[in-house]
Amino acid sequence: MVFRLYNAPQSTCSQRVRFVLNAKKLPFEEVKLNLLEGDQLKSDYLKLNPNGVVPTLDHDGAIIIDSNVITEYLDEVATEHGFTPEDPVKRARMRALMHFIDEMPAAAVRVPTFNLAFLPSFQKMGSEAFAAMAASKPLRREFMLTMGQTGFPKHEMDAALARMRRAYERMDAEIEKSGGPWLLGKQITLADVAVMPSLVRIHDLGLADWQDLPRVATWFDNIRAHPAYKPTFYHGSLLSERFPHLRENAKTPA
Ligand SMILES: N[C@@H](CCC(=O)N[C@@H](CS)C(=O)NCC(=O)O)C(=O)O
Repeated sequence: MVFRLYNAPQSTCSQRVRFVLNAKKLPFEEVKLNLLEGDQLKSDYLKLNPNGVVPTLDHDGAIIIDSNVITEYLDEVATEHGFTPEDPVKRARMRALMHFIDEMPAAAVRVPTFNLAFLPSFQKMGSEAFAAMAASKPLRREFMLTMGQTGFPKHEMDAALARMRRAYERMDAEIEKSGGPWLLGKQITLADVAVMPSLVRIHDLGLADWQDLPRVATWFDNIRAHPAYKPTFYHGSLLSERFPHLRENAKTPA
């Protein structure tokens, strides 16, 4: 089996897929796209992924897109080190959580990410070039136009951080219900993998506020101690490694 992963080091969606590939010890060729330079919007790449986003998996010529779909696919074709519960009810719960994660933390984390890390690059562009770049994005056009070159206003940042907070509270409740240490109990599942990069990102931005939720704090320590974590977050995967100005803003210690 030959796996080629089109992705970006700092992309949270890519990190989900790298984590599963690494956990399963599946060798893969990594094609790194520069998202700020628009590699994801080039016509050859759009033929693979018409959404113009990473990641995309090429498995022996079969093209699979969307990170949660890719991690489920990988768990089906390489069953060792499984991330999916046997019990159909637990499976359904895992998938419901993955949907919740995509709607809540994975979406909300984009607001502080773009405002704090990427905005300075967009502010260097002329207004016409920025508008053209935004218009060329199949999935994120409106998001880019709402952010504009002045950034999301404070009320949007506050709302995004409130959504993140509700996600930690939901995680806390799930861990309590399942008995932990993972969201669905003793076995790490794709739901844990799905939410992991959003928490890593918010921590990297210095905005983590789950200190009063010890179950979530322990979950975070556990996932960072997982053997797949280090090879997934190789140097350059954290925004603070690429954008040193973030370190100065960080409120929480790294
Ligand atoms: N639902 C998609 C979302 C993918 C996505 O938003 N990817 C981001 C990086 S995490 C991206 O490629 N952004 C490029 C852009 O905004 O132009 C997935 O999970 O794969």
